[in-house]
Amino acid sequence: MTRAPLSWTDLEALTALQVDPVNGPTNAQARLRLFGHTEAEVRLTLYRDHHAWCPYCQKVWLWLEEKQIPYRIEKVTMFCYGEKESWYKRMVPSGMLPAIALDGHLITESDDILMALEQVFAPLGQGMEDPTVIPLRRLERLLFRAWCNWLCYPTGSPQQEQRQRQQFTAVVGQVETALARTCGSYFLEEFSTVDVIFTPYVERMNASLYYYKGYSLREENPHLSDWFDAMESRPTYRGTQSDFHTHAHDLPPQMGGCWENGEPQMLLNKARVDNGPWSGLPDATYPEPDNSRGEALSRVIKHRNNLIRVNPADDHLFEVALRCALTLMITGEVCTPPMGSDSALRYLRDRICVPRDMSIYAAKRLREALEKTAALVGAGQGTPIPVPHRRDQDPANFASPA
Ligand SMILES: N[C@@H](CCC(=O)N[C@@H](CS)C(=O)NCC(=O)O)C(=O)O
Repeated sequence: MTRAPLSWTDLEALTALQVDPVNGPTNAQARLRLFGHTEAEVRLTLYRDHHAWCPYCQKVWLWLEEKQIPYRIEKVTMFCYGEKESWYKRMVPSGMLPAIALDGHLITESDDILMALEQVFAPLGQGMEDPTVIPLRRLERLLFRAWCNWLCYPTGSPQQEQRQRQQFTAVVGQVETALARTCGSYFLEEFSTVDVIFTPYVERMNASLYYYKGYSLREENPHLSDWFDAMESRPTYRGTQSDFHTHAHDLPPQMGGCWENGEPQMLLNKARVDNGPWSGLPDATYPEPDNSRGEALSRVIKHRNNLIRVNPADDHLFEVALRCALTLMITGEVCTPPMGSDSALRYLRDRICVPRDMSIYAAKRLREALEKTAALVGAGQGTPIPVPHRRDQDPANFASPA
């Protein structure tokens, strides 16, 4: 016997989540961040991607959140997700992100942005051009190139695959040495701009190498492991942090392809990131917040009409199935969804984007409920996630939450 799903009204009554996107913790949904200041004090607009995914935007975003500089956010579509907004192309003809307008002056290029921000608001720890920072910035770029060489080019033979892996792990060795030089877990004695600079790509390396190469950066390197833990102790980082599933599927169109090595560990990792269980993956290891299910529920409720409209399944079928999954997630009670709704539920399971839609643990809970509910009626998968582009996620289809 399974129960009938809760109605939307019942589900709404279960969301007591009170969040303040403007003055509360770092989040991907805010259009304005004040940190207790008044709107009149805002001197800055950050132009960044709708998906809260662009690594160079994350760098500037994290810096602003750490410094608690009041700012506005304007979201722009990335090329592989949809049509770039014409107002943005008039402002930045290349369409590249991020950009900031600071006291009316437009600045592009994330490093130039950070240097301009340092001039006005003072550095975050040591500055971008400090002699202790420059070699670490170079090391970050070296690591980035070694990662691209391994991940983004097909390897002709297992020997070549081994060589690329060794070249990458040799640079990781240099990063481990750099981290070992200080007593704490960060690159310098205190948290600084250097940690901000390493964050976006180290997070993407952790995800992509786990999924495409069976290599767990965070688990195999003790100093990086401590560094990740230290980063996750910061609410600023948690608010910008993405997960393995999102990165594994957002990287290929942006990077021009990611190449699987087909090794047994890689195949296991890929299956787990795609089909669960998601709990315990080394994309987040801090304790799960109490409100993760409530967060997932309130985010789905807010966008439910769009989610139902863009799902390839019949609206009524998916609407009922979605309530079954949400009922399971929030009450623990099993609701059997309509026959034939398995692929529709998995379509959504595969398209939860972190942190754009919700935070890591909320996404894990929602994916788990969608998968468990789908499995009650079948093994049907959703339309595959496209690889050359992500127009299935075109922000134009989600522009106005119902
Ligand atoms: N060197 C630039 C790189 C910025 C960059 O590559 N941005 C990408 C996104 S990660 C972009 O805007 N691409 C255009 C698009 O995808 O629409 C910086 O540091 O800001």
